[in-house]
Amino acid sequence: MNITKRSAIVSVDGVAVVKEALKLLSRRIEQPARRAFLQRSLTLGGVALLSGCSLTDGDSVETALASISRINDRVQGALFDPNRLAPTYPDSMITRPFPFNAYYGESEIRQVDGDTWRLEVTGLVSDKRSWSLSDLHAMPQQEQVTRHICVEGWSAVGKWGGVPFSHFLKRVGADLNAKYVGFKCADDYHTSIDMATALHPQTTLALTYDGQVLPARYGYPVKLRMPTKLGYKNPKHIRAIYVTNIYPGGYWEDQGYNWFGGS
Ligand SMILES: Nc1nc2c(c(=O)[nH]1)N[C@H]1C(S)=C(S)[C@@H](COP(=O)(O)O)O[C@H]1N2
Ligand SMILES: [Mo]
Repeated sequence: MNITKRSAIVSVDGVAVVKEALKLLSRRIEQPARRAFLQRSLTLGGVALLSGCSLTDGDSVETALASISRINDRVQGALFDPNRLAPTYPDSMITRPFPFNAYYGESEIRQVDGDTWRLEVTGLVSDKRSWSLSDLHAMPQQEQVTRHICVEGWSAVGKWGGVPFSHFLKRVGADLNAKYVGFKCADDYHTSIDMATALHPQTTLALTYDGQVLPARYGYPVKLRMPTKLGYKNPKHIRAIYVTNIYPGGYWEDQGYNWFGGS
């Protein structure tokens, strides 16, 4: 089979699969069989559509990628199980030293003054007061050893502790039916997550790393740690949190990384 012919076939398959997936999504995914079908076919169909388009013109590749990514977000959102826990590990499996990563090098790690730092909370919340580090330390705490997976091709096991984020959101009177929680960071990084993941029991407003005050390199004073999401969804050096129904995007998401970013 020559390339042109093959690309035409996979494109048609891809479009059909995407249409079927959208139909299923709009009917709500309830039965396990449907969920399994969707998960299987969209993965294959997405790849097929991608390879089909990449053999045609550059412009439509961008469009196809973006639309597949949006469908991918909806599928991941629909399949996300709010009660399913990510694996946890014994302390002996912690990766030492734990890797550093940011959109800049280690020499540019932000130094935030924890004494004057305040966590700003805005948007769809009833209590818009700002929070100090000691306010956050006075809230309930949880600690977990989980795996951080970065799209750049590495993963590492680490131990983060802090406030269960669902507790924090309830405490500030967040609209728990809102779609998004957005984060602005001291290094101008930004990202946003779906409310279901924000409320997941393992999602933690992390104040510690491996039992110590969160080091600057890992996001002092506060990082959102989610073992159900890829590394780039876990904002470090958070300075502001907002609850919204307007899609906020993110630093890497706006450059083409998938927004849901489940791991
Ligand atoms: N504020 C901020 N948060 C960030 C980033 C960043 O550049 N700035 N990089 C993200 C990426 S891509 C990864 S893999 C992790 C790295 O976290 P680590 O340094 O604790 O390994 O932070 C994420 N959160
Ligand atoms: Mo990453």
